[in-house]
Amino acid sequence: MRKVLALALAAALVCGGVFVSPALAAYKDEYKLDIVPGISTGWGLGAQHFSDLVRERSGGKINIKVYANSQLTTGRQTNAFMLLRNGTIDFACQSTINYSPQIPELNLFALPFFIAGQPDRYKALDAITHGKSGELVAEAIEKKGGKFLCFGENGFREMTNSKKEIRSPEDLQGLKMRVVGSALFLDTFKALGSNPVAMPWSDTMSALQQGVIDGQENPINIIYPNKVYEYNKYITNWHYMGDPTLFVVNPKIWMSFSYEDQELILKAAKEAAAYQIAIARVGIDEKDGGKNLEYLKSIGKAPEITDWNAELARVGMVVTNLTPEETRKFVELTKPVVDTWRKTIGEELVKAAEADMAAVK
Ligand code: X2X
Repeated sequence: MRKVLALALAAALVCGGVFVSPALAAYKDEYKLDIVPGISTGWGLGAQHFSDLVRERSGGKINIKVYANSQLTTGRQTNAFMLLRNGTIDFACQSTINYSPQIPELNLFALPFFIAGQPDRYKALDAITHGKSGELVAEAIEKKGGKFLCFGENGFREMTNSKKEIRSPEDLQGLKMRVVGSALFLDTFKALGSNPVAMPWSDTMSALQQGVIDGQENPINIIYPNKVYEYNKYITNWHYMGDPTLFVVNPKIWMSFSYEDQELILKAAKEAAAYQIAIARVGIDEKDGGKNLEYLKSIGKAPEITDWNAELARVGMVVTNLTPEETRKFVELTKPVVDTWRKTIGEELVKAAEADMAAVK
């Protein structure tokens, strides 16, 4: 069928005696890929790896350029899905958080302590992304107009601030915390007694520097390369939500690739995602016996830092790891938020995720 269509298209393109092959006519010189943070973050490195693999393997035919720092959304990261859908953005490696205003199902990952509350949070997250619930999430994205390729990872999100060590919700009272522009985050941080401010990431570093906000939450892979520690001395490792990335493409662009190139792109996305996941996890409270480090070495990408708590302390941070009892207080206060948001996300999906996680306990 595809061949017949290609032939018909090729015939249609014979104009003025010049034959233009459908592939040559359809492929762009450059495909724009959207990411929110800088290239030196784990998120950025994974996206760049994807671009490099595709360029190499296609012999330079498919050139995907990574536009970092929300350039393609001019800082409006929560508009990113609309721009992917309308073709302003061709490819993206995006956080579920930034697409969640348009695709409510994606709030699943941001339910406070939903994944972190499992015995092994990494296993639990993998159970979702590889399970029935992950399929439902992919379906939700496709229904709304994005071609889903695979899940990568930004990382579990931790909390930093300039004022004090946070061990309990009482310590958070009144602190001005920057959160992403998604209602679930405002609800979570209000429930904990803080004073959350929704703000794009592109404004966050200067807001921290100027003291407009006291703190923020992000994975260590974002915190460290952005030198958040220059303004925020305190970090609390609470892992309260897992933040996978989504490798996606505009469906029309996807259909413009030959079947072979689609395969090439999908394989490259999966490899880049595996790399991104490993760097999001290596050296952070792993229970995998060094599997991530071994994997990164095996692909020639051994990380410089293999113990993040030690490194954060070295650059002057007070690193706080919560005990299970301390974590419980945060869980209790955010439980009503989980109960409310289950309905927005959809019970079927939340239950599927619970079943996927229970299966690997
Ligand atoms: O805005 C953030 O905090 C970031 C960079 O992590 C996301 O885009 C979700």
